Amino acid sequence: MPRSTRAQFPEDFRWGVSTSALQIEGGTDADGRRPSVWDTFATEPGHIRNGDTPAVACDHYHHWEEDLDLVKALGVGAYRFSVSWPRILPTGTGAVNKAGLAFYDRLVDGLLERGIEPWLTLYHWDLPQPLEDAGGWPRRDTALAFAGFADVVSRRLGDRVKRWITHNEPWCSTVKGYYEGEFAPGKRDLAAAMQATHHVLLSHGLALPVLRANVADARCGIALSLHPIHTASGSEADRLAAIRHDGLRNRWFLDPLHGRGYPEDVLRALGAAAPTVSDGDLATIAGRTDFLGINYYFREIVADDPEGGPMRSRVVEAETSDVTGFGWEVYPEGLTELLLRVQRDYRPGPIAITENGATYPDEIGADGAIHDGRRAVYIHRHIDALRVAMDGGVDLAGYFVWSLLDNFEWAEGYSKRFGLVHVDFATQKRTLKQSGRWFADFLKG
Ligand code: PNW
Repeated sequence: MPRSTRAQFPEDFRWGVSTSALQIEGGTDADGRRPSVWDTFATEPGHIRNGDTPAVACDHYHHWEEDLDLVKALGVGAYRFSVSWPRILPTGTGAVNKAGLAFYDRLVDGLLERGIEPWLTLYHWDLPQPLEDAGGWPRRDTALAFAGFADVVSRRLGDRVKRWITHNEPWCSTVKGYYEGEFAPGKRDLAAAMQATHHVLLSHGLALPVLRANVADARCGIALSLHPIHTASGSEADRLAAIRHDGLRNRWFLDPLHGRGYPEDVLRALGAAAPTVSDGDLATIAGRTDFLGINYYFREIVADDPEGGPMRSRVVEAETSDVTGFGWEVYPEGLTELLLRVQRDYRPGPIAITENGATYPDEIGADGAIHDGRRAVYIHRHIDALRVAMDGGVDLAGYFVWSLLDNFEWAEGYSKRFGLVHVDFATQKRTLKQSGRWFADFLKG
């Protein structure tokens, strides 16, 4: 049984909830916004479950005040959201869409009025379509365009927003988007995907000095989705596969961000698909940050598989029935393990858990009530895991639940709900779930 209480965490520990622009805003052609790669991807048949699109989502673009009231009602001190690049710069570069930028201006003021600290993510996967048409993340210019976008946003909001996250989960926007094809833009080209990872990391490094120049007392970081990697058996083959798998999944991003360049073993495995890296890029990527964001959902259990992609590995299912509606194993001890490992191997400074949460099927009973006690237990067990990591010496700065609202869950459309707040997508009615009430009570102490 979970047992941690808020009182066991430091006073200045940040408790929060997370969202992202494309997943909640809707209003995709309101006030001059133009399509992102996800808008395009969703209109092509077969990409999104049930043919869902992000066109309306939670219509947060028009319901933001009500949504900020919900954040306030939860009693959290921080709200992590992302800004939509194609709302602010409809073609990716050049002319600023004043109305788009003004939306975030109001949102930030609304947060501050409610005493909630904004944590702003610049990029949560919604690349302006014109930049994709020009070559997307495999093209170096996209990294330069990102630095320009960071400049526009930080000039306008930097007087009030102090917490900046450059990228959310580079793995998903690059490997899932350009190699596995499950996410926008739906390509299947390993070399392009690896070049994309390099340009995303480069763009992070290019944005850091821009943010520091525009924002007094900026605290900058990046949010990685990391997984503890376990081996499927005691065999030597599986053990080596797990090391390779960890190389692409975790070390590929952690190593260059911490000044070590790309891991040699992964570079060798990639061969001709390894990215082109220009002089000075690695130093740019290793620029100083103020915290590391980690999104944690599950561990991966890995077996050797000669057919299993560049790392010749395959993820096998855990032998447990304790899984979420995604089939993701509930494994809170993995969060402790991951934090201790990152602390030991990288000494990154303060870490914030920028996402953690769950989707469960059949939350809505025949009576219309929302029974999601399982989500509350999931969250509480992961908070317990944080406590253990802190006792082990990890410097933790905060914890953000994914997500405030049920929303557009990427390739799964509206079929997977992660919210502490239920959204009826037909009426846009919001209802606090049992888990939301539990979180508010936990925070009250
Ligand atoms: C994260 N995986 O995505 C994203 O940051 C959120 O936007 C998303 O809604 C949330 O987690 C829930 O899915 C992930 O396959 C997507 O390992 C895929 C994976 C992990 C996280």
